[in-house]
Amino acid sequence: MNVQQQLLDKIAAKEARVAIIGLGYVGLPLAVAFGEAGFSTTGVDIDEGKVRDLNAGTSYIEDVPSLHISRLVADGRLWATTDYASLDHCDVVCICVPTPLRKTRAPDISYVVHAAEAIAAHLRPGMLVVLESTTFPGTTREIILPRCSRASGGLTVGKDFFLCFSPERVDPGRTDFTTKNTPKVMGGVTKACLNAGQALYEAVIDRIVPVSSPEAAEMTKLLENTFRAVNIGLANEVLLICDKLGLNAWEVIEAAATKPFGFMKFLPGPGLGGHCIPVDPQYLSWKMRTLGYTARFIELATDVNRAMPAYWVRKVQEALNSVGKAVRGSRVLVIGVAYKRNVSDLREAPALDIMALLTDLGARISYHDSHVPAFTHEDLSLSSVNDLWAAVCDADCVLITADHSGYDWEAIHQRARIVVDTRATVKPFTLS
Ligand code: SAJ
Repeated sequence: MNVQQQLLDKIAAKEARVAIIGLGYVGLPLAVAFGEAGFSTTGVDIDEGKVRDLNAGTSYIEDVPSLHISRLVADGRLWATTDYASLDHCDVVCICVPTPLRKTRAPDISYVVHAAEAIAAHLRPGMLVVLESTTFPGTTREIILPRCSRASGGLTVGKDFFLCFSPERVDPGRTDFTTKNTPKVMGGVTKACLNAGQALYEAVIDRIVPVSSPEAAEMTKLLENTFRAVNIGLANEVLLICDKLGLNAWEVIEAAATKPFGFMKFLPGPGLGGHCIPVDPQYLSWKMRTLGYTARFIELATDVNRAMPAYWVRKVQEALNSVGKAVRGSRVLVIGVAYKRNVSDLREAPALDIMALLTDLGARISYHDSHVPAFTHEDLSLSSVNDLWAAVCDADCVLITADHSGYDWEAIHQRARIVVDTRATVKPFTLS
């Protein structure tokens, strides 16, 4: 029996041992999904804290309840390690490591390269490797494949081992769509690769969407997130346009959203946060530049979105000036520093840029965020104020940058001297 059939039989019998490299907001839910589907699952991460927490049945990702982990750990279906040698006992390896940007805003695929080299050192006939990390088209075939082929003493992809790309589609903070019920795109280096990848993921995910190549799957993911970045950029430009026209952008967008077809609502905000939407389109525009093409929509949206923190700082300045106050020396309370509603993640959070700009102008900054008890970012090291209402009443200006659930936004608008609201938490345009 050939190795592909042996792997398919192991998958069908749920005897295939799965390794997930990278136990973050993508890898941890995926590891739990494979464990809950009945597969023996090993999490591999360089962070000893994550490994310790997982083996203790403690979740560090808001969307993954500890109970889901502790049950699997107790059953022996899930455990974690920092040791790549554990791959010697695995049939499948899913790579879920970060793909950030360098300071130069060029892609940093060093985590992917490190994972590929670690896997290659343990690659054996019959193994399936799936890259999930968002990256530029060509990464699977040009970065992962050569390292696997070279280090394995000449194993042939599609015959001796199998290689796919399948992008993650986790939306942090969302509970209606999960790893299991969100359709999963998958592209294999060969048809046999796709068959193996599809057979595995069909055991844990309701719907697999096969495409013709790993490049098609890589590009699909970048299109999804570029679509969001560009449309958020348009929503932010609508805000700038409405500002010039003396109109309320949220009123106009909500009214346009009543169109039952041909329109999709995006809203203005403080800027583009998170480690996906601000980052992933840069992977595509960078790849295009290496091919001598300028992805103009991405570059323009990036310019508009990255200028939003400065726009909102001007709004705070104008609001204070309207009551005869300068920014310098004024008390500004920022409510919601996380990058979006109901998450605790501060990566690329626009509130951080806004607070740094206001600090440079001499404002006395404090913040309240029910999801972020304290943080240190560059020169800023702050803790969330204990008494929200005292801080609201004491502030010369309240600036809302994340509209978390659980806040009484109406009351905040009523009690604050001034409110600059980047999320339109209170609908001033409703005609009573
Ligand atoms: N934002 C706006 N206006 C909008 C929508 C979002 O200003 O109309 C801002 C948010 O406040 C946030 C940023 O854009 O700062 C990104 O928000 P997001 O929800 O689009 O991005 P993520 O990174 O939290 O989650 C996304 C997923 N989001 C949704 O599908 C709604 C999805 O695009 C990806 O599956 C996921 O990132 C990923 O990991 O790629």
